[in-house]
Amino acid sequence: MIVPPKVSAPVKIRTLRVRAVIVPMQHPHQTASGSVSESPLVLTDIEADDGIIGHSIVFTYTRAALKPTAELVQNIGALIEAQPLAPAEIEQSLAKRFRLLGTQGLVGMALAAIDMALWDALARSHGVSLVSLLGGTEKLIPCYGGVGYDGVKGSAQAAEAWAKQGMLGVKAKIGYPTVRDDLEVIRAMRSAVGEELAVMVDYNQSLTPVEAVQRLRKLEDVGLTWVEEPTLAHDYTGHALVAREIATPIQCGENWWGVLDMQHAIDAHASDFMMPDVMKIGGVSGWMRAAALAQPRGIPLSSHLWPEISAQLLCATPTAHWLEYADWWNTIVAEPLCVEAGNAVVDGTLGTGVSWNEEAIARFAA
Ligand code: SMN
Ligand code: MG
Repeated sequence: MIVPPKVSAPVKIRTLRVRAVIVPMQHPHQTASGSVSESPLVLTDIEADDGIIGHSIVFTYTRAALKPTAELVQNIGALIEAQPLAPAEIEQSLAKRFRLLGTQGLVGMALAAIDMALWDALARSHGVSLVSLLGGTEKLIPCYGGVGYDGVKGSAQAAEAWAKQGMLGVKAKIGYPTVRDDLEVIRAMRSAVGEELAVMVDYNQSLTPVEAVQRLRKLEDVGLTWVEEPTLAHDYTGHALVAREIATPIQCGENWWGVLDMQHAIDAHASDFMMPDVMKIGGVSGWMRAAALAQPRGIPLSSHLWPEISAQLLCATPTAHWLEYADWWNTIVAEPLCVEAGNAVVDGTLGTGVSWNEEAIARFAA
Protein backbone atom coordinates (compact mmCIF):
# COMPACT_ATOMS: atom_id res chain seq x y z
CA MET A 1 0.00 0.00 0.00
CA ILE A 2 1.48 3.38 -1.02
CA VAL A 3 1.55 5.80 1.89
CA PRO A 4 0.73 9.29 0.52
CA PRO A 5 3.45 11.83 1.35
CA LYS A 6 2.57 13.91 4.39
CA VAL A 7 1.93 17.53 3.35
CA SER A 8 4.41 19.51 5.41
CA ALA A 9 3.21 22.54 7.34
CA PRO A 10 3.82 25.77 5.38
CA VAL A 11 7.07 27.50 6.23
CA LYS A 12 6.44 30.90 7.84
CA ILE A 13 8.24 34.23 7.44
CA ARG A 14 10.33 35.01 10.49
CA THR A 15 12.21 38.27 9.84
CA LEU A 16 13.22 40.72 7.12
CA ARG A 17 16.53 42.59 7.02
CA VAL A 18 17.25 45.58 4.77
CA ARG A 19 20.65 47.07 3.96
CA ALA A 20 21.60 49.97 1.72
CA VAL A 21 24.84 50.06 -0.26
CA ILE A 22 26.35 52.32 -2.89
CA VAL A 23 28.43 50.27 -5.31
CA PRO A 24 30.95 52.36 -7.26
CA MET A 25 31.27 51.85 -11.01
CA GLN A 26 34.67 51.79 -12.67
CA HIS A 27 33.18 53.56 -15.66
CA PRO A 28 30.09 55.81 -15.41
CA HIS A 29 27.34 54.59 -17.71
CA GLN A 30 26.29 57.55 -19.86
CA THR A 31 22.97 57.64 -21.68
CA ALA A 32 21.23 60.30 -23.78
CA SER A 33 18.99 60.91 -20.75
CA GLY A 34 21.51 61.06 -17.96
CA SER A 35 24.43 59.21 -16.46
CA VAL A 36 24.71 56.43 -13.90
CA SER A 37 28.02 56.74 -12.06
CA GLU A 38 27.27 54.50 -9.06
CA SER A 39 24.66 51.92 -8.04
CA PRO A 40 22.59 52.74 -4.96
CA LEU A 41 21.11 49.36 -4.03
CA VAL A 42 18.69 48.11 -1.38
CA LEU A 43 19.57 44.55 -0.34
CA THR A 44 16.74 42.59 1.25
CA ASP A 45 17.00 39.33 3.22
CA ILE A 46 13.88 37.46 4.26
CA GLU A 47 14.44 34.64 6.78
CA ALA A 48 11.87 31.86 7.08
CA ASP A 49 11.31 29.86 10.27
CA ASP A 50 13.21 26.92 8.72
CA GLY A 51 16.30 29.13 8.74
CA ILE A 52 16.33 29.61 4.96
CA ILE A 53 17.09 33.17 3.80
CA GLY A 54 15.94 34.67 0.51
CA HIS A 55 17.78 37.61 -1.03
CA SER A 56 16.96 40.41 -3.46
CA ILE A 57 18.45 43.55 -4.97
CA VAL A 58 16.61 46.70 -6.00
CA PHE A 59 18.38 49.54 -7.80
CA THR A 60 17.25 53.06 -6.87
CA TYR A 61 19.18 54.85 -9.70
CA THR A 62 19.92 57.86 -7.43
CA ARG A 63 21.09 58.23 -3.82
CA ALA A 64 18.06 60.45 -3.22
CA ALA A 65 15.79 57.39 -3.42
CA LEU A 66 18.01 54.98 -1.51
CA LYS A 67 17.03 55.58 2.12
CA PRO A 68 13.29 56.10 1.40
CA THR A 69 13.17 52.84 -0.57
CA ALA A 70 15.02 50.94 2.18
CA GLU A 71 12.60 52.31 4.77
CA LEU A 72 9.62 51.36 2.61
CA VAL A 73 10.91 47.78 2.33
CA GLN A 74 11.37 47.67 6.12
CA ASN A 75 7.86 49.05 6.77
CA ILE A 76 6.14 46.80 4.25
CA GLY A 77 8.18 43.86 5.50
CA ALA A 78 6.67 44.31 8.96
CA LEU A 79 3.24 43.63 7.41
CA ILE A 80 4.18 40.10 6.29
CA GLU A 81 6.04 38.75 9.34
CA ALA A 82 4.70 35.37 10.57
CA GLN A 83 2.73 34.89 7.30
CA PRO A 84 3.23 31.67 5.26
CA LEU A 85 6.08 31.84 2.75
CA ALA A 86 3.65 32.17 -0.17
CA PRO A 87 4.92 34.84 -2.60
CA ALA A 88 1.98 34.72 -5.03
CA GLU A 89 -0.49 35.17 -2.17
CA ILE A 90 1.53 37.91 -0.50
CA GLU A 91 1.93 39.78 -3.78
CA GLN A 92 -1.84 39.86 -4.22
CA SER A 93 -2.56 40.94 -0.64
CA LEU A 94 0.06 43.72 -0.72
CA ALA A 95 -1.23 44.93 -4.11
CA LYS A 96 -4.67 45.31 -2.54
CA ARG A 97 -3.27 46.96 0.54
CA PHE A 98 -1.48 49.62 -1.54
CA ARG A 99 -4.30 50.11 -4.05
CA LEU A 100 -5.12 53.64 -2.80
CA LEU A 101 -1.49 54.81 -2.68
CA GLY A 102 -0.57 53.08 -5.95
CA THR A 103 2.19 50.58 -6.63
CA GLN A 104 4.30 52.57 -9.07
CA GLY A 105 7.56 54.30 -8.11
CA LEU A 106 9.27 53.59 -4.81
CA VAL A 107 6.32 51.55 -3.51
CA GLY A 108 6.57 49.29 -6.56
CA MET A 109 10.31 48.97 -6.04
CA ALA A 110 9.84 48.01 -2.38
CA LEU A 111 7.13 45.48 -3.26
CA ALA A 112 9.40 43.96 -5.89
CA ALA A 113 12.27 43.73 -3.38
CA ILE A 114 10.03 41.67 -1.11
CA ASP A 115 8.58 39.58 -3.93
CA MET A 116 12.01 38.61 -5.32
CA ALA A 117 13.33 37.75 -1.84
CA LEU A 118 10.25 35.62 -1.06
CA TRP A 119 10.56 33.63 -4.30
CA ASP A 120 14.28 33.18 -3.63
CA ALA A 121 13.51 31.90 -0.12
CA LEU A 122 10.82 29.53 -1.44
CA ALA A 123 13.13 28.05 -4.08
CA ARG A 124 15.94 27.70 -1.54
CA SER A 125 13.62 26.05 0.99
CA HIS A 126 12.92 23.41 -1.70
CA GLY A 127 16.60 23.16 -2.55
CA VAL A 128 16.06 24.12 -6.20
CA SER A 129 16.74 26.96 -8.63
CA LEU A 130 13.99 29.48 -9.32
CA VAL A 131 13.57 28.13 -12.86
CA SER A 132 13.02 24.63 -11.44
CA LEU A 133 10.52 25.94 -8.90
CA LEU A 134 8.65 27.61 -11.80
CA GLY A 135 8.61 24.30 -13.68
CA GLY A 136 11.16 25.31 -16.28
CA THR A 137 14.55 23.93 -17.28
CA GLU A 138 17.80 25.52 -18.39
CA LYS A 139 17.61 27.03 -21.89
CA LEU A 140 20.25 28.76 -24.00
CA ILE A 141 19.79 32.46 -23.21
CA PRO A 142 22.00 34.66 -25.41
CA CYS A 143 23.62 37.59 -23.62
CA TYR A 144 24.61 41.05 -24.81
CA GLY A 145 26.75 43.68 -23.14
CA GLY A 146 25.84 47.33 -22.68
CA VAL A 147 27.94 50.14 -24.15
CA GLY A 148 27.54 53.68 -22.80
CA TYR A 149 27.09 56.98 -24.62
CA ASP A 150 30.85 57.02 -25.04
CA GLY A 151 31.45 58.46 -28.50
CA VAL A 152 32.88 56.68 -31.54
CA LYS A 153 36.19 55.49 -30.06
CA GLY A 154 34.88 54.71 -26.57
CA SER A 155 31.86 52.78 -27.90
CA ALA A 156 33.98 50.76 -30.35
CA GLN A 157 36.46 49.89 -27.58
CA ALA A 158 33.70 48.87 -25.17
CA ALA A 159 31.98 46.79 -27.86
CA GLU A 160 35.26 45.06 -28.71
CA ALA A 161 35.78 44.25 -25.02
CA TRP A 162 32.32 42.63 -24.79
CA ALA A 163 33.05 40.63 -27.96
CA LYS A 164 36.33 39.42 -26.43
CA GLN A 165 34.36 38.42 -23.30
CA GLY A 166 32.25 36.20 -25.56
CA MET A 167 28.99 38.18 -25.60
CA LEU A 168 26.73 37.47 -28.58
CA GLY A 169 25.58 41.06 -28.87
CA VAL A 170 26.35 44.64 -27.90
CA LYS A 171 23.94 47.52 -27.21
CA ALA A 172 25.01 51.15 -27.49
CA LYS A 173 23.37 54.13 -25.82
CA ILE A 174 22.94 56.65 -28.62
CA GLY A 175 20.94 59.81 -29.34
CA TYR A 176 23.95 61.97 -30.25
CA PRO A 177 23.39 65.52 -31.56
CA THR A 178 22.85 64.29 -35.13
CA VAL A 179 21.87 61.01 -36.76
CA ARG A 180 25.22 61.15 -38.57
CA ASP A 181 26.89 60.88 -35.17
CA ASP A 182 24.64 57.93 -34.32
CA LEU A 183 25.59 56.23 -37.57
CA GLU A 184 29.30 56.81 -36.97
CA VAL A 185 29.09 55.10 -33.58
CA ILE A 186 27.09 52.16 -34.95
CA ARG A 187 29.52 51.65 -37.86
CA ALA A 188 32.53 51.85 -35.52
CA MET A 189 30.99 49.23 -33.25
CA ARG A 190 30.11 46.99 -36.17
CA SER A 191 33.68 47.11 -37.46
CA ALA A 192 34.96 46.43 -33.93
CA VAL A 193 32.80 43.34 -33.35
CA GLY A 194 32.42 41.94 -36.87
CA GLU A 195 29.32 40.78 -38.72
CA GLU A 196 28.34 37.90 -36.39
CA LEU A 197 27.36 39.79 -33.25
CA ALA A 198 23.97 41.40 -32.77
CA VAL A 199 24.06 45.19 -32.50
CA MET A 200 21.27 47.02 -30.68
CA VAL A 201 20.89 50.72 -29.89
CA ASP A 202 19.10 52.50 -27.05
CA TYR A 203 17.87 56.13 -27.25
CA ASN A 204 16.73 56.17 -23.59
CA GLN A 205 13.55 58.10 -24.43
CA SER A 206 15.48 61.06 -25.81
CA LEU A 207 13.60 61.72 -29.09
CA THR A 208 10.12 62.97 -29.94
CA PRO A 209 8.12 60.48 -32.03
CA VAL A 210 8.61 62.59 -35.19
CA GLU A 211 12.37 62.98 -34.58
CA ALA A 212 12.54 59.23 -34.01
CA VAL A 213 10.85 58.43 -37.33
CA GLN A 214 13.14 60.86 -39.17
CA ARG A 215 16.30 59.49 -37.54
CA LEU A 216 15.46 55.81 -37.65
CA ARG A 217 14.65 55.95 -41.36
CA LYS A 218 18.38 56.60 -41.80
CA LEU A 219 19.32 53.59 -39.66
CA GLU A 220 17.19 51.07 -41.50
CA ASP A 221 20.03 49.48 -43.46
CA VAL A 222 22.69 49.04 -40.77
CA GLY A 223 21.35 45.71 -39.50
CA LEU A 224 20.24 46.68 -36.01
CA THR A 225 18.56 43.95 -33.95
CA TRP A 226 16.42 46.57 -32.25
CA VAL A 227 16.07 50.27 -31.47
CA GLU A 228 15.19 50.75 -27.78
CA GLU A 229 12.99 53.44 -26.18
CA PRO A 230 13.22 55.94 -29.05
CA THR A 231 10.62 58.11 -27.30
CA LEU A 232 9.00 58.40 -23.84
CA ALA A 233 8.42 54.98 -22.27
CA HIS A 234 4.76 55.68 -21.46
CA ASP A 235 3.95 57.37 -24.77
CA TYR A 236 2.41 54.23 -26.22
CA THR A 237 0.90 55.99 -29.25
CA GLY A 238 4.21 57.74 -29.91
CA HIS A 239 6.04 54.42 -29.84
CA ALA A 240 3.30 52.89 -32.01
CA LEU A 241 3.85 55.60 -34.64
CA VAL A 242 7.58 54.80 -34.72
CA ALA A 243 6.96 51.03 -34.77
CA ARG A 244 4.52 51.49 -37.69
CA GLU A 245 6.86 53.68 -39.74
CA ILE A 246 10.15 51.90 -39.08
CA ALA A 247 11.10 48.39 -40.23
CA THR A 248 13.80 47.92 -37.58
CA PRO A 249 12.16 46.26 -34.53
CA ILE A 250 11.33 48.67 -31.70
CA GLN A 251 12.16 47.54 -28.15
CA CYS A 252 10.61 48.96 -24.99
CA GLY A 253 9.61 48.00 -21.44
CA GLU A 254 12.28 48.71 -18.83
CA ASN A 255 10.26 51.64 -17.45
CA TRP A 256 6.80 50.08 -17.38
CA TRP A 257 5.35 49.80 -13.87
CA GLY A 258 3.56 46.48 -13.57
CA VAL A 259 1.87 44.37 -16.25
CA LEU A 260 -0.95 46.87 -16.74
CA ASP A 261 1.58 49.23 -18.36
CA MET A 262 2.64 46.32 -20.56
CA GLN A 263 -0.98 45.56 -21.44
CA HIS A 264 -1.49 49.20 -22.49
CA ALA A 265 1.63 48.96 -24.67
CA ILE A 266 0.35 45.76 -26.26
CA ASP A 267 -3.08 47.32 -26.88
CA ALA A 268 -1.38 50.30 -28.57
CA HIS A 269 0.97 48.08 -30.64
CA ALA A 270 3.72 50.24 -29.15
CA SER A 271 6.65 47.86 -29.54
CA ASP A 272 7.76 44.83 -31.56
CA PHE A 273 9.91 43.44 -28.72
CA MET A 274 9.47 43.96 -24.98
CA MET A 275 11.94 44.03 -22.09
CA PRO A 276 10.33 44.24 -18.65
CA ASP A 277 12.59 45.32 -15.80
CA VAL A 278 12.20 42.65 -13.10
CA MET A 279 11.96 45.37 -10.40
CA LYS A 280 9.52 47.74 -12.12
CA ILE A 281 7.32 44.97 -13.58
CA GLY A 282 6.74 43.63 -10.04
CA GLY A 283 9.41 41.07 -9.23
CA VAL A 284 9.10 37.39 -10.08
CA SER A 285 5.29 37.54 -9.80
CA GLY A 286 5.14 40.51 -12.17
CA TRP A 287 7.60 38.96 -14.60
CA MET A 288 5.63 35.70 -14.87
CA ARG A 289 2.47 37.70 -15.68
CA ALA A 290 4.43 39.62 -18.33
CA ALA A 291 5.66 36.33 -19.79
CA ALA A 292 2.06 35.08 -19.91
CA LEU A 293 0.92 38.25 -21.73
CA ALA A 294 3.75 37.91 -24.27
CA GLN A 295 3.27 34.21 -25.00
CA PRO A 296 -0.05 34.15 -26.97
CA ARG A 297 1.09 37.21 -28.98
CA GLY A 298 4.55 35.81 -29.67
CA ILE A 299 6.23 38.93 -28.31
CA PRO A 300 9.97 38.28 -27.77
CA LEU A 301 10.78 39.12 -24.14
CA SER A 302 14.23 40.30 -23.01
CA SER A 303 15.53 41.32 -19.59
CA HIS A 304 16.90 44.55 -18.15
CA LEU A 305 19.90 44.47 -15.76
CA TRP A 306 19.53 42.04 -12.75
CA PRO A 307 21.47 39.32 -14.68
CA GLU A 308 21.24 36.49 -12.10
CA ILE A 309 17.49 36.46 -11.47
CA SER A 310 16.74 37.45 -15.09
CA ALA A 311 18.60 34.38 -16.37
CA GLN A 312 16.38 32.17 -14.23
CA LEU A 313 13.19 33.95 -15.33
CA LEU A 314 14.06 33.90 -19.02
CA CYS A 315 14.44 30.09 -18.81
CA ALA A 316 10.82 29.95 -17.66
CA THR A 317 9.65 32.45 -20.31
CA PRO A 318 8.10 30.92 -23.46
CA THR A 319 9.17 33.83 -25.71
CA ALA A 320 12.61 34.40 -24.10
CA HIS A 321 14.78 36.59 -26.30
CA TRP A 322 17.99 38.27 -24.97
CA LEU A 323 19.57 38.76 -21.52
CA GLU A 324 21.17 42.13 -20.84
CA TYR A 325 24.45 41.33 -19.08
CA ALA A 326 25.84 43.99 -16.72
CA ASP A 327 28.62 43.48 -14.18
CA TRP A 328 27.78 46.62 -12.19
CA TRP A 329 26.81 44.76 -9.02
CA ASN A 330 29.17 41.78 -9.28
CA THR A 331 31.29 42.96 -6.35
CA ILE A 332 28.47 42.46 -3.85
CA VAL A 333 27.10 39.21 -5.37
CA ALA A 334 28.84 36.04 -4.13
CA GLU A 335 28.44 34.15 -7.44
CA PRO A 336 27.77 36.56 -10.32
CA LEU A 337 26.05 35.14 -13.38
CA CYS A 338 28.33 32.95 -15.44
CA VAL A 339 28.20 33.40 -19.23
CA GLU A 340 29.62 30.58 -21.38
CA ALA A 341 29.93 30.86 -25.15
CA GLY A 342 27.70 33.90 -24.92
CA ASN A 343 24.85 32.13 -23.11
CA ALA A 344 23.78 32.49 -19.48
CA VAL A 345 24.58 29.48 -17.28
CA VAL A 346 21.71 28.76 -14.87
CA ASP A 347 22.15 25.05 -14.09
CA GLY A 348 23.00 24.19 -10.52
CA THR A 349 22.00 27.60 -9.20
CA LEU A 350 20.11 27.72 -5.88
CA GLY A 351 17.14 30.07 -5.80
CA THR A 352 17.54 33.21 -7.92
CA GLY A 353 21.34 32.91 -7.85
CA VAL A 354 21.62 36.01 -5.68
CA SER A 355 23.66 35.75 -2.48
CA TRP A 356 26.07 38.13 -0.85
CA ASN A 357 29.72 39.01 -0.73
CA GLU A 358 29.48 40.30 2.82
CA GLU A 359 32.94 41.88 2.79
CA ALA A 360 31.99 44.06 -0.18
CA ILE A 361 28.62 44.93 1.37
CA ALA A 362 30.38 46.16 4.50
CA ARG A 363 32.79 48.16 2.34
CA PHE A 364 30.01 49.85 0.35
CA ALA A 365 27.48 50.31 3.18
CA ALA A 366 25.60 53.59 2.66
C1 SMN B 1 19.88 51.81 -18.80
C2 SMN B 1 19.98 50.94 -17.76
C3 SMN B 1 20.28 51.40 -16.47
C4 SMN B 1 20.51 52.72 -16.23
C5 SMN B 1 20.40 53.59 -17.27
C6 SMN B 1 20.08 53.14 -18.55
C7 SMN B 1 19.52 51.39 -20.21
C8 SMN B 1 19.55 49.93 -20.50
O1 SMN B 1 18.26 51.90 -20.56
O2 SMN B 1 18.68 49.47 -21.27
O3 SMN B 1 20.48 49.25 -20.03
MG1 MG C 1 17.36 50.78 -22.05
